[in-house]
Amino acid sequence: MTDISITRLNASQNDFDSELARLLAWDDSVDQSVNESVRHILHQVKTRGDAAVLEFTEKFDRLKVGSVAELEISQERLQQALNAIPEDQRIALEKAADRVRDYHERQNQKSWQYEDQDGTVLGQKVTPLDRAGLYVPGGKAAYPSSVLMNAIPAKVAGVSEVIMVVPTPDGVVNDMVLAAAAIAGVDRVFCLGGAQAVGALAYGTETVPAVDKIVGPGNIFVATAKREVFGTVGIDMIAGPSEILVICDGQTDPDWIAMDLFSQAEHDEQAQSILISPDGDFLNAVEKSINALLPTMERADIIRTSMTDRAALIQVADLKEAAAVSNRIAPEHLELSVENPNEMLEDIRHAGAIFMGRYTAEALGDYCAGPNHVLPTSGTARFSSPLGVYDFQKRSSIIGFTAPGADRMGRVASVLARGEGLTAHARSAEYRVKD
Ligand code: HSO
Ligand code: ZN
Repeated sequence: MTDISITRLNASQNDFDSELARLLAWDDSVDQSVNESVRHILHQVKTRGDAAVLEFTEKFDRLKVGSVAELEISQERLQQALNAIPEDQRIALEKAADRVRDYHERQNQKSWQYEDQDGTVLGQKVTPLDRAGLYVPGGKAAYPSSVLMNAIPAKVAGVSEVIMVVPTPDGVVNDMVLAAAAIAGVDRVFCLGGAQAVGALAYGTETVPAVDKIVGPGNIFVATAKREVFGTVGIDMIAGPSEILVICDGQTDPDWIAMDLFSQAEHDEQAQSILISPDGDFLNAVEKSINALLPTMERADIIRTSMTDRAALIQVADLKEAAAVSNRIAPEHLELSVENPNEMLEDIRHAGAIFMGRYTAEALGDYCAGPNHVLPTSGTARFSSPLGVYDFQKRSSIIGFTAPGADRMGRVASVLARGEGLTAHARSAEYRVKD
């Protein structure tokens, strides 16, 4: 096996800015034909409901049934799956679910109100969404851990009905995914996938109820469909390829760091793994570990491609500079593999999740630490946050004036309304003003 040649950068090199930009760029263009076929599928599902869903499921998943109701998986079948998986898997899923639930319960926001000097009541009422749809990819990308990470925050938020869709090409169902759905308390599951599943959730059909928000990862058809139905329903985010950025002071075992980089590289060919260190010898040592360990990996081909195309080893002057470069990248996952991660934390501004210290492998966060593994990718950590309970709740403002309050504020509103030329607004406020 030939060694991987990994991009090497030094933050002091003249063209570092442009090299960094080149490293971070990835091809997210969507083929015109994908757009067209997604629009066609959505339109058909919107106008013809179940009949269209059945046709597309037969065409794309080679699954022929007489009605969409036959594609629903019963709660009994979910429990069966839970009993069918190996005991260690069931226990691990339950343990992970408990920790994820416990963490997310702390995100729950309460409604609040206060009264100002006039006795005016002002506040914010927090209400869960009525229904959330959870897309779970089929085949190799069907991650039971993602079922937990998407469904548990929804249930903690108080969503009454979580409806999961999962493609089952040729009718093949993944028991661990169903077991995770049972543990997470998913209310209904349909064996549906692709743009037709997104359309069914967004518009509703005779059998599939329309939801208020669709979350969960999917292939290009699913992502395009989610973009297209946004506005009719809410969506979580359009996730890019997985990323990890490790900052290391050079004192961690190079094999550990190499494997941490692999852990995201193995997700897909476009995943990105970056290591930043002030220690050039350490970068060399990690490169050696990478090449020694690669042949031992089951997904060596994916890792090789993703690391050849998108990985980098970046040398910096010190840890301050490492933090500055990391902030420019705004990674999905950031490992601070350093002696004093707390000290570094102050300098970190943009990252989806921050893993503190040498023992905190990112993989623990993917499965069972407790925080969500659905995180902002492709630099969007600059302005967005991990999936959480807040994504399944919305807020209503509460406003309640007394007669004296309406008198005082009515005058203010009247002036502003007349300034905007809106007389009905002005007079509506003035009716409540004492003369
Ligand atoms: N690292 C992925 C999540 C995941 N990892 C699922 C393993 N299973 C999200 O960035
Ligand atoms: Zn992962």
